[in-house]
Amino acid sequence: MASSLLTRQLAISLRLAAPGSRYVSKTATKSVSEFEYDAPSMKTAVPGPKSQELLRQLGEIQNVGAVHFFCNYEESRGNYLVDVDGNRMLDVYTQISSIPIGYNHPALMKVMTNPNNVVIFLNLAVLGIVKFEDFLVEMMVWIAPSGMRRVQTMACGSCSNENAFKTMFIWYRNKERGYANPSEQEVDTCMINQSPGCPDLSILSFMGAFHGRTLGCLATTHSKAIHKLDIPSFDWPIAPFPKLQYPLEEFVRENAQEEARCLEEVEDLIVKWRQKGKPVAGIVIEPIQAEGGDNHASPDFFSKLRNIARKHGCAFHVDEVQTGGGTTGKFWGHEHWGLDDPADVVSFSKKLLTGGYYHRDELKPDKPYRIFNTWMGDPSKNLFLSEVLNVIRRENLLEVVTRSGKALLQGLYTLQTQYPHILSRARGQGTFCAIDACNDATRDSIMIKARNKGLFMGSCGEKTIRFRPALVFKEYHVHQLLNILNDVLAEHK
Ligand code: PSZ
Repeated sequence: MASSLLTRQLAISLRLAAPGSRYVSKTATKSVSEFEYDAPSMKTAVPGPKSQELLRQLGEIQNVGAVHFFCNYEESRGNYLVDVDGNRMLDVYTQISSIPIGYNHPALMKVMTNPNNVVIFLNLAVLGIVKFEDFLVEMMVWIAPSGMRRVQTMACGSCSNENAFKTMFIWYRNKERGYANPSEQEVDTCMINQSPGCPDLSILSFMGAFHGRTLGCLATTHSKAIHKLDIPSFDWPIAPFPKLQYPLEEFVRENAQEEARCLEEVEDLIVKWRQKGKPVAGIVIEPIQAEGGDNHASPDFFSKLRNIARKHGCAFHVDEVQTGGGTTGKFWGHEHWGLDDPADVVSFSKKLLTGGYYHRDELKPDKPYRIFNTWMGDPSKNLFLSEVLNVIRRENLLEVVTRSGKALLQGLYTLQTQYPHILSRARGQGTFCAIDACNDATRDSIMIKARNKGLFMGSCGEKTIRFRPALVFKEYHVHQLLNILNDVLAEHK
């Protein structure tokens, strides 16, 4: 039974990839608004009977507790995700925010079916040793964060952060030993996981943060216990992240005090950990804490934090895995801070399709093979990314996001005014928006009811609904979203 399921999944992906298929010839020259559907269309509750049967089959070989439904990617278009029961949903979760320009975008389909690109898909290269062409030049010129000229690609967000942390540690130790060669003792002790070769350095992170689930990253992730339970970790400092009160304009003084309190705590922790013999080599932070509940802080907070990092000689790592790629209306979330010198390291993944991190020249590892693994990314993802960047420019998608984001946030404000007993704390930047329900059960029930009406949303934190649409999410999609949400809330008992 399980094998029939796997065959079916494979069949779907093969049909998608077939060059010159019915789908490609029909749509390859159209823009996303021309080729996608008009509206959601529902045939069953979700998961429908076909999804339920597939879930049962898959359940025999995998834990399916987190699987919502099965997708029909062949029929999905733009902002609409179609499931195996033929339900077409407006998708504002987009595979946890990782579909940059909608499903089956014609421009990416062209890249996929261009015979000249076949070798890139066929020959997954060891990018640390042999290179394909320089898609990286594109990445450097247009999207490099301010002050950063160097980039390293990696396979996923956790892998990017993990290597960014290592880069910061290497930089910190080189500074400490005055860029001299390591001692014999350091070389010997590193082989048995002992100091000084494996020094007691730390990374400071924030309560509520999510930076990934690999062992190093997990020590800086503090969003949910389920991520961390039973896994050994590092004793690294954790600062409070500001808990802002909404609406912001009514709590200016309180919020400024709250941010000052958190910054004070950061400095205290840096000093304490130095005294403990575990100096802070780097500070890592998300421009908006995403998994932790869409928690925002002001540009002033980030600017002061950046200064604290500099003052204490810590690298400043901005994790843009979820905020990067245009979703906030600027390419990087940190651009909203308005700083010339915003960070030392900026990591990315999700909407950029490849993972990786940018860093300042000073953080360049001193020898080859210090930051290395088999693939170090995937050339086909770089190829897709360069086309995604073309589409973002050609279709002015940062402006689209800004316009749609304003309409979305405005709509959420209206809904929370209409339903104050259910909704509060509407917030967002670009289309990276969120709203809180009164409790987690209500949040979950709203999400299921909305899904059955054709709106697929995400959750985060304890009781938050989050919106992570693709960059091709237009104002009429916003209206569809708000209408469905309004219907659900009107029916809510
Ligand atoms: O449950 C999970 O593992 C999830 S749900 C959402 C994510 C992970 N996001 C990934 C993520 C992120 O949002 C930030 C800010 N930093 C790092 C990561 C890790 O990226 P991946 O999942 O690609 O390893």
